[in-house]
Amino acid sequence: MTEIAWWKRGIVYQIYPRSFQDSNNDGIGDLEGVRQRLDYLVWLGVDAIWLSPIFVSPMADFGYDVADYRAIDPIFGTLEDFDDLLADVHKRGLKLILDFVPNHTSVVHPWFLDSRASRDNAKRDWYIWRDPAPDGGPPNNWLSNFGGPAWTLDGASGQYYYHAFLSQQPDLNWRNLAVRDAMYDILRFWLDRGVDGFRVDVIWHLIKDDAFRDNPPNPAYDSKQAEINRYLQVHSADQADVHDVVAEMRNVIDTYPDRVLIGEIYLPLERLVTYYGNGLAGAHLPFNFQLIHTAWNAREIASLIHDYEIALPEGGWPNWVLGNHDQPRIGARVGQDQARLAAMLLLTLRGTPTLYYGDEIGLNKIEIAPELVQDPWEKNEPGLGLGRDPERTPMQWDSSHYAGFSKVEPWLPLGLSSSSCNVAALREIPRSILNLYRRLVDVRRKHLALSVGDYAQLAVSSAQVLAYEREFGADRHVVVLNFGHCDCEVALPQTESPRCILLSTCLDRDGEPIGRILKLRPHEGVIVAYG
Ligand code: TEU
Ligand code: CA
Repeated sequence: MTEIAWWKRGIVYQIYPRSFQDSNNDGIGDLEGVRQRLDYLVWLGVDAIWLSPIFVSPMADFGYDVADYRAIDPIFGTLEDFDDLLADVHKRGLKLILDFVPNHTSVVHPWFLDSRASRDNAKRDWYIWRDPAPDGGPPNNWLSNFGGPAWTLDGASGQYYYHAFLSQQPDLNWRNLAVRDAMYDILRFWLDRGVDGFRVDVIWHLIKDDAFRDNPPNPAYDSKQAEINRYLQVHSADQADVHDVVAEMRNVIDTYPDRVLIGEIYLPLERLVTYYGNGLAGAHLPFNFQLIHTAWNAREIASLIHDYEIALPEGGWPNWVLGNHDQPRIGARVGQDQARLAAMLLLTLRGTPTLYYGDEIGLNKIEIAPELVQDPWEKNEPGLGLGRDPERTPMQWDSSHYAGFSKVEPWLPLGLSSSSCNVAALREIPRSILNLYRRLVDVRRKHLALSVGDYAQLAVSSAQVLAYEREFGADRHVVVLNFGHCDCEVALPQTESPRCILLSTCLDRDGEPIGRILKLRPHEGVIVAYG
């Protein structure tokens, strides 16, 4: 059997470093904290860690505004701490993926300080500067993803600079080849240190229309949505030329053995899959966020899996995501019963799953009082429910005062239930969601059918049930998921071989023999093993 790449077989676990473990009691998570919790990740059974940005930053967007790509922000530690962490990660057989933020820098990055110093500075063209419109206003109608215009006037030079996000996050000009070289050198800097790959922030944004045409209005916009939706992002992102840049990044990655390139892309399916690149020379894994936006029912999810499988280019490897640091948690979206079903879905689909820290202990809806709001997007567009703080709260490790995250008040509040909803407590409860996640990870590792096997949807009579088969060589499993609130019965395909339950989301049916008819309780999912 040919070797299957780790990023195909494995499970990625996303850590938001501010919120995982605080080792020096300043209320903010750090690299030494992550290092201290590696044994937990080994116990859970994941393969790779993706760390949200840890680089020097004024933290206007909590690290997605980088001021020095080659240094660790003192809040998180030092380069030495990073090297120690990486060594310990590798010692445990895990991989480490960094978050690369190439679309924009911080407004205090030395490149931008130079660029804004004068119109004839050598770095002027490293960013996107345009003259005002004839009326003195912004050069076009492009909006910031965080609300308001995407252009900020620099009084001294009389030109506007473009920022797809905060005004403290000026966009780099990726049409400038010197910018590309500088950024690829940064990739090499971290690859040389031994990192196993990158998740690339807003990769579909890197190239903009070179004529800077206005975006067309979005007929479906209403004022309860984020302002960015006022226009369709036709000219400000997802331009044909971006694929050259992605291929160049991939080239850099490919000069090192066994590294992975993951792209953050919020686009409809048919656009998303273009990021695999011509001849698969693009991203290994263009992040698939479809499960975040699809209505949570069996029919919609069945058709989305089908559509995704069809849309994938030949040889393109699938991947699935339930949540991240920008999205309401799965537990908050679908409730705690369905969150268990979601876990089984994520960990039995074909393709690489990414788990978001805290989902495995069932973190769900956490209200952030107005005076505690941190997220700049919530501050810019308050009251629309856009704030991302609720999914960024500290990991809950034990029942101590600050849940074992810190000894002082954390930067964001804990969930109300931290005395019971924590790793130490849930480990001791045999049927907890945490133990469900661990079992799912374990069976996925043991049965290649569940990770890399073929996927085939099964026709079932109940509209509330999603059923599919996973097959790899002689290894065959059927997954049956009840999205409904009622009991149901499902007829399984005819077979000669005996079958039994490998795992139920209720964790109480291991080894139960199954005849033709499988009975499921409300919200229950099961993996049935054949033979
Ligand atoms: O997110 C990009 C992005 O498009 C999100 O802002 C998304 O639009 C939003 O969360 C709703 O879906 C990336 C990072 O993940 C995010 O944390 C950063 O704020 C942003 O880029 C800017 O770097
Ligand atoms: Ca700290």
